[in-house]
Amino acid sequence: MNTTTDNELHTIARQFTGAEIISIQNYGSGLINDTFLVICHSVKYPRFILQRINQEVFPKPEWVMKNIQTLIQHFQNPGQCRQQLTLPEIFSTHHGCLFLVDNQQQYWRALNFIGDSTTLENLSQNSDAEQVGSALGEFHCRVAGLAITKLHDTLPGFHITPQYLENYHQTKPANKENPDIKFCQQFIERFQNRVDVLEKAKQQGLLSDRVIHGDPKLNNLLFSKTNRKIISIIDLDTVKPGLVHYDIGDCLRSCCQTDNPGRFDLDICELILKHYLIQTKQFFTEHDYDYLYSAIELLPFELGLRFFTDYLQGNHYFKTSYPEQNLERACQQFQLVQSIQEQRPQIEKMITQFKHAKH
Ligand code: ADP
Ligand code: GN1
Ligand code: MG
Repeated sequence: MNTTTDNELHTIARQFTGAEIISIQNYGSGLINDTFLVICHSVKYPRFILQRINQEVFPKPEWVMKNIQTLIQHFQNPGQCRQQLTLPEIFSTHHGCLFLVDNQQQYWRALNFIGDSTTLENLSQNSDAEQVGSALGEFHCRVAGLAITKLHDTLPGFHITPQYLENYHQTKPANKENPDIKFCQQFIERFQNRVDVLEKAKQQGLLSDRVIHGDPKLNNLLFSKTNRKIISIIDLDTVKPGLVHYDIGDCLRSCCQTDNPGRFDLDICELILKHYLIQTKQFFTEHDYDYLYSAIELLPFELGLRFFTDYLQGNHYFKTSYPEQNLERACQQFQLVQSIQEQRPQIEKMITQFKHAKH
């Protein structure tokens, strides 16, 4: 990605505000976009988020912004669902555009800063887990009325695990002497015949696409600093058609690996699922329940596979601070899958109880 000087950053930020800019700092710990916090002399919006959209990941940034606009408009409809979440607002440029293209052909956007909020890196109390389940459930409930045909596919192949596996197989194998590499290679070999479980269910008509978030990991949920309730879900670049199972699996894998990395926390999983289903049980089908375990196991496997492949390919996709980081991240995800597999009977029992409570 090209670099942007401080002066250029100020010039770009000025396209989104008439206020005098006080400072611009790097912000957050996202692995995809470049995020900055802009502080300015404004009563209404003293802080806003400025982001350079990663075009290596999102080939059509204009589609990303159009989708977010469609979603924000849809959220304005009052509906039957819980309404605790607000979405960030998009700041238009002075020319009324949803994004700015700079002279290096990089795409920039600005969003209002959701004030009084914080992200958590892990869940330390039961009420946090309940909040996560309710927030994801509310999101799915509120987008249930948005037709998938209204959204662009901003990231083709996202969460299609068989495609990630194919990409892995096309990548040059690495030196097997490194024990972490060996562990990843053997793990993938053992798991690989199960990667199509969700896609097959979709082809068989058992599961179907709905509008999903795509990336509902813990630090994409903003907690209020005042009452510790989740007030917003951010990082809306991957809102597009997909299986809700991708979201549930992804949310659980990020929330249930707590103090002991590699261990999947069953109690947190139960609280999240319970509160998720309170919001969604009116449209959750029998088949949706039947594929929950598969999703819980598959999504961390998929992420491990993505991290490992990126490591083998030279770390071009996920941001890294050192060369082995994606390898370490991959090992962590595969350890989490192992822990999930060890607890499979308990997880399936829990899902069956939720299913029977509905029917
Ligand atoms: P990435 O795709 O790189 O993960 P995100 O959109 O998640 O980028 O933004 C990175 C981080 O910036 C988030 O984890 C969050 O801490 C912060 N952030 C992003 N948008 C907002 C917002 N509108 N209000 C407050 N914080 C935000
Ligand atoms: C990326 O953008 P960020 O950092 O919230 C990735 C997710 C991964 C996550 C792992 C578009 O999310 O799929 O689960 O890293 N987003 C994209 O931390 O690939
Ligand atoms: Mg993010």
